Amino acid sequence: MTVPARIQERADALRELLHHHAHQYYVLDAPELPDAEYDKLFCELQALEEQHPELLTPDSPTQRVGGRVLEGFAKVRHRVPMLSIRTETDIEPSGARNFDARVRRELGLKEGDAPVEYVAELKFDGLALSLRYEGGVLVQAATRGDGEVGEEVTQNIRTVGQIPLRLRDAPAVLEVRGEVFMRRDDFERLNELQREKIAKGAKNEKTFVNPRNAAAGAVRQLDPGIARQRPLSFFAYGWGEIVDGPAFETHHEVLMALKAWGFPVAERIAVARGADDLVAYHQAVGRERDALPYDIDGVVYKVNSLALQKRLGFVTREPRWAVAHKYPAQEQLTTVESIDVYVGRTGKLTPVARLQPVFVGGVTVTNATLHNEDEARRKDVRVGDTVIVRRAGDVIPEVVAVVPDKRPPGSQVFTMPRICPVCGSAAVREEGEADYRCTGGLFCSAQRKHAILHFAQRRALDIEGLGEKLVDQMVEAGVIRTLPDLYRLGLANLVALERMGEKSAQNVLAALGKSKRTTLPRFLYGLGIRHVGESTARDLARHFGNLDAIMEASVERLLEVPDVGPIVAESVHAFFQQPHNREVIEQLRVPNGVQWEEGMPAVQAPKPLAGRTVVLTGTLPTLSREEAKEMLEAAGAKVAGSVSKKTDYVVAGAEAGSKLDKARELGVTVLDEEGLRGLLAG
Ligand code: 5U1
Repeated sequence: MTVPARIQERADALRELLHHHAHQYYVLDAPELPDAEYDKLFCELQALEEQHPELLTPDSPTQRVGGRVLEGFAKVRHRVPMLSIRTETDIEPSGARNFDARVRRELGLKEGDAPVEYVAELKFDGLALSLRYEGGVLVQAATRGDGEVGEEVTQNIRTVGQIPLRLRDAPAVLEVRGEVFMRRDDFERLNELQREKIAKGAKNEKTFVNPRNAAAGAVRQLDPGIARQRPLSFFAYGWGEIVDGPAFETHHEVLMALKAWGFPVAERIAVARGADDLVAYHQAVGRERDALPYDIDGVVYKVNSLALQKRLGFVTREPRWAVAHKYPAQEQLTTVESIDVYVGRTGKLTPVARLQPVFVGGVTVTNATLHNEDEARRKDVRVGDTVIVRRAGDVIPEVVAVVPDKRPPGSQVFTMPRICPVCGSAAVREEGEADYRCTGGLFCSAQRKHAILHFAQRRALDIEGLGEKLVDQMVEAGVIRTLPDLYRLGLANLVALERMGEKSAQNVLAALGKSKRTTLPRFLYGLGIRHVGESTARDLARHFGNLDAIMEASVERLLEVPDVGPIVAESVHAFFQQPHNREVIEQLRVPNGVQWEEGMPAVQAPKPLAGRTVVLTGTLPTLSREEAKEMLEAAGAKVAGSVSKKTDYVVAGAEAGSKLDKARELGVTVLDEEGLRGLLAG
C-alpha cells in the first residue's frame, strides 16, 4: 500500500523538526520549544509511523531516545540498554484504563480474573541517569544518550550529594537507573545568582528557562567546578546490570532494596491493584503536584511482578509493562499581541504582555505581567514574539522565555514610556527603585479609578455595589473626580449612566449613605496611603486615637508607633503634607459626611481628671482598690486617704464606713464603680 504524498511530506517535515529541536535541547542546551510541544510533534510522528509502517526509517527520531552524544564527553555503551517509556497523554481516567486493558490483553487475562498488581511512581522532570557501582563503589555515571550509548558524566555526578559514592552490602556489580533533577527552590536560587552575575557584567552567563533545563546544563557541564555550584537531586527508580545480587520477585522489592543500599527513592510510591487504584493515584498526585518541591510531568505505572514483566517484554525500546501517564502541560507557546502599560493605584507602571489566548495549566491565559522595565528587558520580550508561557497551580502566569528563532523581522526592543499612558504626566523612576511611576496623582484617571475602588472596597468604606464597571463609567463621564464627589452623587447623576436603572441607583445611594458610619482604621486604610495596609492603619489609629493627631504627627512621632519603620513614617507624613490630600479629608468630614468614633491617643493622653481629688472607700464589685487607684492616677486624679472640703468625688463600694458619711455630710459627689468608669471614660 502506498502512503499518500501528503502524509509522507508531513512525516518528513516532522522528522526534520524533531532532529532540529533534539539538537537544540540535548546538544546545545538551548531549547526553543516547551517540552510539551516537542512531545506533541513526537507523538504525531509516532502515530503516523504506526499507521503506515512503510514510513519508518532507521534514522527517525522515534527510533532513538534523546540526542547525540556530546563531543566533549567520553562515550559509554550501556551493558543493559536504557529503555524509554511509552506515554499516555489521554486525560485520566482513560490513560490508566487503557494501560491496564493492554496489560491484561497481553497476559491473556479474562474479565473475571484477579486485578493486576502495579507500582505507581512519580515521573520526575529531569534527566535519566545510570550509575554503575563495582564492589560497592561508584565507578561510572552515564546519561541515557540514545539508550545504547550515553555520555560519561561521572565527575559531575560525584558532586551530587544525594548520590552515594560507596554502598553498604551491595551486589558485586549494580547499575542503578534514576532521574537527576533540580528542586524548584534550588532552581530559583540558582537563577537569582545568575541574575546577580549578569548584573555585575559577567559574560557568557544566562538564566535558565526551567529546572529541567538547568539540571541538563549542570549534568553536561564540562567543568565539574561549575557543576558543583548547580544543586542537583536524584531519585532511583530502576536498575540495569546486577551481578551477585539478591533474587527479587517484584519491582517494589527492588525499590526497597535500593533505599536500603542508600539511594533516595521517592516517598510517593504506591502498590496498586487494578485500574481503579491507578486512576485514584493519578488523581491524588494531580492534586498534590503543585505542592511538590520539584516538577513532575506525570506518573508512571509498572507491572509489579518481575516474572510478568518478562512475559510482557518490549516493543522497540519501550517495555510493555510500564507507561508514563502525563498531566496537562504547565508550559505552552503563544504569541505576544501587544505590550500594554498598566497604571496602578499608586501610579506604578507595569508592562503587561497581551497574549494570543492559550490554554495552559488548566486555564486560558490572555495576559502575563512583565513586572517592570528591567524584567521585560532581561527577557527581551517584544511585540510579535513567540513566547513560552508557564502557569503552575494558582501562580500568576508568566512569560518564561522568548523563542528567538520565531522573532519576526523588524521587532522593537520594549521601552517603558516616559510619560503616563493614561494621563500624559511624566513617569519617573527614582533611584534604587525598579518601577516607573506616574506623577499625575489624582489628576490621572487611572489612579483616580483605583483610588475610588480602593476606598469603596469591603475592607475599607465597604460601599456595596460600587464595582469596577460603575467606577470606570463615573470617572469617564466626569461625574466623579475625587473621593468626596462620591457623597455628592444624586439620583440624576446615577440614572444618567449606561445600564443604570432607578432601583440600582437608589441601592448605590443607600450603600453610600451606610458607608458614612465607619471606623478610623477603615477610613485611614481607604485613603490609600502608600505602604499603609490594614494592619498599619489599625496601629496608627490605636496609637494616636484620632485623625488630627495622625495628620499633624512628625516623622519622629510616627516612628514611635509599634511596627512603623522609616519608609512607612515618611510615606504617611508626606501624604498628609499634601494640601490636596488634606482638602479631600476636609471634604469627606463635613457635617453629615463620613464619621467615626474618635478615641483617646494611647500616648500622651490628655488627663481628664487632672487637678481632681478622689477618695476610695469600701469594696468595689470588680475592681480592686489598687486597680481603681491606678486608673484614677492614669487619668490625672490625686487619690487621697480622707474626705475633706477639697475632695471632688468619693467612690464607695460595699461596707463603706465613715468616709461615706463624711462625704454626705459635706455634699461631696458619691459614685459607685459604674460611675467611676463613666468618669474615666470622660
Ligand atoms: N519513576 C519512573 N520514572 N521513569 C522513567 N520510573 C521510570 N521508568 C522509566 C523511565 C524512563 O523507564 C523504565 C520503565 C524503563
